Amino acid sequence: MARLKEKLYEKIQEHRPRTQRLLQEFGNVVVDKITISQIIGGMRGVKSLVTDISYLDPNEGIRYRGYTLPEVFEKLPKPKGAEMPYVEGLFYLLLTGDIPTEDEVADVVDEFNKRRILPRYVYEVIDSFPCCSHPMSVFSAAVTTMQRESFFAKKYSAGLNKADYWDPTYEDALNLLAKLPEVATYIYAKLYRDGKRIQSNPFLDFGANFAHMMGKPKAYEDVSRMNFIIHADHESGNVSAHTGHLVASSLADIYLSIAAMVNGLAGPLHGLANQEVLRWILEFMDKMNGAEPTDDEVKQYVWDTLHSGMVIPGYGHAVLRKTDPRYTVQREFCQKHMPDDPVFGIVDKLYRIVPDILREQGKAKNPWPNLDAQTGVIQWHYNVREFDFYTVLFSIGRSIGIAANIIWDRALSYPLERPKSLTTDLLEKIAFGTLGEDEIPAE
Ligand code: CMX
Repeated sequence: MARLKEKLYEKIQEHRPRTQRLLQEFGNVVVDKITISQIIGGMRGVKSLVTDISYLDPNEGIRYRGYTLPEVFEKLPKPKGAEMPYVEGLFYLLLTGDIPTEDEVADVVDEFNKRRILPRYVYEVIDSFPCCSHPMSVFSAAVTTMQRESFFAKKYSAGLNKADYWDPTYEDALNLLAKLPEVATYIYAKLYRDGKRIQSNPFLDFGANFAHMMGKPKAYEDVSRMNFIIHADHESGNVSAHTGHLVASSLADIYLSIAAMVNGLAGPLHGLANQEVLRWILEFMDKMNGAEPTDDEVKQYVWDTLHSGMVIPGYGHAVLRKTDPRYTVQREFCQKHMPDDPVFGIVDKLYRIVPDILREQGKAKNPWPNLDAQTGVIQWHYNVREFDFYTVLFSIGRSIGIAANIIWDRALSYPLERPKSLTTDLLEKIAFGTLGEDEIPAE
């Protein structure tokens, strides 16, 4: 058994009694109540999911396994000469809760490399997509296609003990994650580089190999590592994480669950916002005809966007109430590596100007930027200018966190997800206090 898998199994055995005890001894303890505005309003703030992989505090932002992002970047082992840590080390941390040693990371790098080769049919499926397909649709289809490789699906249909569900799920997760850089870069080559693909290099780590297959210089290796790490997880309630968990709760395998997660991420209010940000900024730059905008011109552009009934992409958040630390990590990277980039100049101005305008408008609960406000400008700077592709980058990172979540879902036997819905008629009766005894909704 690989060292990571052994460690994971120890952690699973330690953790199972905690979940069992909560269920058996404290199953009836009330955690939350729910209001009509939460039911109609997308279940905002309803505490009804559990994960130990990450936790999102509205003011502090995300912690992975208890570590803030700056701590994650400081503590995880880094490849020689790199500024950013190994993505494989992050996977180890998310799965086990422990910061890996150099040796433990090397094992995971090796595990991923052994599993990275794509079946031929994946290239053929990607090749068969009509032109102008969005890369997220192609990515999702490529992941779905690989479902035939699922160990979990095979073992389940042959008869699998519930206590062992996590094991083939772990194998599926590693097999899929190891292949995602190759899937994504082939889609990139196919859609934007006349199919001219660069073969993967088995001697490189996840981030470096991705940069290599994108045909990028060494500096892009750290961009990739940073990008995959900050996008990995944001607790369980966001659309992509929740979709992955929900679909997996039906015991659909990792391939089907991650493909569903990818589809959720492809919405403009979620992962697609990173491409929307850049589109919106470039439109502004076009309007300015190359001239640097004054603060007043930026203000006008922001107000014009709001007055035309659109949202300011990259700003606001359903949970966060402060600047997203994932934004800050990327902002600091920009300040260090590309301070004079003209697009970053606009991003920087927007950071000074947008929050006050959103406050003045008085609608958004959080006027501060989220991670999507900074992602695109970095890719743009490093000459990944096809901004439809940015959410694919988000998907690779997010898959790492969702895969870790799904393995633990299986290990702790979390059941099929099935909340109860009501009718408007019933909600009105509850609101007006006219609900008859015999109409109380069943659980
Ligand atoms: N620009 C303009 N209006 C905004 C806004 C923004 N950036 N953010 C929120 N609002 C508006 C909402 O549209 C809503 O308006 P209505 O009352 O007319 O419906 C009102 O403010 C209240 O919304 P909220 O409670 O503050 O925010 P939600 O939890 O409903 O939505 C989010 C959160 C992210 C969808 C929203 O802030 C938004 O649309 N932001 C822009 C898109 C974006 O950046 N998405 C990426 C989020 C990060 C990610 O998941 O990748």
